[in-house]
Amino acid sequence: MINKLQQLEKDALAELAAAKTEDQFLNIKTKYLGRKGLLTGLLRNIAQVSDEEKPLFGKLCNEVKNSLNAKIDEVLQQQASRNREDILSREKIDVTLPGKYVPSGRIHPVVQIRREICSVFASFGFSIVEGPEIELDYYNFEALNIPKDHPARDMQDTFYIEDNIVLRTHTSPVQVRVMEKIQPPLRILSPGKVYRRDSDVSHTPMFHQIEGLLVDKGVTFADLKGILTAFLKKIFGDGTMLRFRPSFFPFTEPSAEVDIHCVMCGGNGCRVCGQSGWLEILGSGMVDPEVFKNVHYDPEVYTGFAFGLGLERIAMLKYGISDIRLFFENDIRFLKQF
Ligand code: 2NL
Repeated sequence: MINKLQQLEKDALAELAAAKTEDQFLNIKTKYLGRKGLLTGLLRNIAQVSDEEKPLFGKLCNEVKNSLNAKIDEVLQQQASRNREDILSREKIDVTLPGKYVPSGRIHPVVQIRREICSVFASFGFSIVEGPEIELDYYNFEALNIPKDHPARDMQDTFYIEDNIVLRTHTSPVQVRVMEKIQPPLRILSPGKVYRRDSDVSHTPMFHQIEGLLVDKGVTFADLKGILTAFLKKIFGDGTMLRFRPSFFPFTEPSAEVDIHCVMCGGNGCRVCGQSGWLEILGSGMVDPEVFKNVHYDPEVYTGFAFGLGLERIAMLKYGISDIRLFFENDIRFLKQF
């Protein structure tokens, strides 16, 4: 019986040495050490062993069982780590390979300019306000002291939806609505889309405007000059030269247009500035007392200034773009450049 046991151990070790896969190892374990395995079979026949040899035989059986068990566990372990290395070498990633190209969008140049201007005025304490693009005639014209026979109300310029309803031609009506609701002091900025019946290289039926309004006791033309100068120097650079020219708007008195030294030629005269050396950037003025009366502000107590500018126009000057329609064609080759 002891010989049989020794032979069994030899056979098992030989089979293990020849085995390659995890399945084969497990089968060997079952074949020799399982509940119906060969070693268990030998133990079951312990009756055939003489009484003197029984303790030794039992001891040897246990030793064979333990050493076989340990050996099988060891080869299983080795097999598992070989598998892991196999997987690691097969699945290794070359981190030096170039990455996949992920196309990214850009912020539209008009939106870039809008954000820049809004953040400058926010830093001056202005609140950003928005309002309807479809407006009552009253808010778009009447409240702003634009009389019925004014050329700006002409069918040529304004999109009418109904007799008294228009697509707003500027964002001033937003500010009128704020003044109706809120008492001064007031510092607001209203960006948005506006609409005019006009179409050529420098006009589109829809474009973007920003208007600003500041109302308080004791506001003067000096405040208008100070704020607008600080604003334009932040946008166009500290060294920018400015000039204020007298102008006219129905809703401001006095009114002024503000020019900057041409960004293209530095004031020497070129195609962009029409040889004048100056570019018209915005319109402004002291709010007309008639407008204050319409929103029930007392013009004897309050004064204020307002201004307006077209975003496409600023973007065209800043980037030297000669056709406004490029902003709305969404040609990727154009938009990519900003
Ligand atoms: C321009 C000129 C301007 C205003 C807009 C305004 C608004 C209120 C009262 C008085 Cl509620 N004025 N806005 C004033 C002066 C000029 O815009 O050239 N825009 C493109």
